[in-house]
Amino acid sequence: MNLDKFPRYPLTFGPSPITPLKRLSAYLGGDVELYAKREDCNSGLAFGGNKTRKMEYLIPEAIEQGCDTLVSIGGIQSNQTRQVAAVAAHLGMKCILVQENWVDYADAVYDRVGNIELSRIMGADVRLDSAGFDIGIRASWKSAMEEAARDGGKPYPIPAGCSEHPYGGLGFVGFAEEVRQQEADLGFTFDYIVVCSVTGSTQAGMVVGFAADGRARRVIGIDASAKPEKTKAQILRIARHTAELVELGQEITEEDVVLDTRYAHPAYGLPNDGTLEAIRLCARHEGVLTDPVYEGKSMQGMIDMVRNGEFPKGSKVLYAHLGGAPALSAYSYIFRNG
Ligand code: 5PA
Repeated sequence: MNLDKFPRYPLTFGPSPITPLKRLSAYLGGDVELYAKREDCNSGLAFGGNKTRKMEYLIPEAIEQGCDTLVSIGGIQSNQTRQVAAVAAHLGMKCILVQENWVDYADAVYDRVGNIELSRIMGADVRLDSAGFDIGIRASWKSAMEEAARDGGKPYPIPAGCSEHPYGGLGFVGFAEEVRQQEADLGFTFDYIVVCSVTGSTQAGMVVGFAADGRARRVIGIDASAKPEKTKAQILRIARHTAELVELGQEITEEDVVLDTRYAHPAYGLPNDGTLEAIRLCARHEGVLTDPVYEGKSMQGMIDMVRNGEFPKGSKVLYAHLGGAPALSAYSYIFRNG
């Protein structure tokens, strides 16, 4: 496998820390040891997150092509768009963000606070669009690109979650390499890695990275899209493409993509009772915040699997905390009593 041949523009602090979730593990019976790898604090750029790691492999191309405007897309409370706005500001580029109506949720300040507020503060040109949830390439995004070019700018396209970008999977191949180095220091290896999936390139990169030591199927994806067929197909496609890019030297098969569909209900962006319980449990036992759209659902999945005895006794499980807490204030009504 060869990841080093791809240029990387540093946007993160370096390897993200791995921390034990001791009180949560004990609360759940102590048979399984839970740890978290903290992508939620991997950078000083507007709280960072999984997209900041992914963009390290996209930005060299944007710079090389002489682009001056990053154009991206997501829901109103998208973490992706907030991270793109931060990277654009950091590099002195302009930023256009198409923010679609992905979630049927009407907290009074939903389009004012959290991620979208931060993007506006960082100077991004934020454009609300009424289209609903879809992880594919959208017309509104293409027309934002055309408009930027018409205005004499040089736009660089960053699709939803960086996922349809040819280099979108590379960052999380690097994540797996980083985990292996950290495991060498810790003196043990993780039996399972739990990760939230929607647009797919986070899990796809991990599947490729962990395939290198035979652990592709130990990457447990928790679907938060509530459209798992599309998400799973996208993970597989990106993983296969990424495997070729880094010359993995082995096929990624459908069985290598494990995607658990039990926790995404009732819809993308809307928590169920179990999601809220998981958010509160993790917050109250660890002081670690997860959100109702993504990480609360993967936290819910991990907690539920521990409770069901789905991880063998003695397993060490690594929760990939991908960020997302800035969206919490957009759900203030749900948490008005804690
Ligand atoms: C997101 C994505 P993938 O899209 O790579 O599968 O990652 C899912 C995910 N956790 C998990 C957090 C905190 C995320 O932000 N967010 C998107 C966004 O627009 O923010 C791409 C959907």
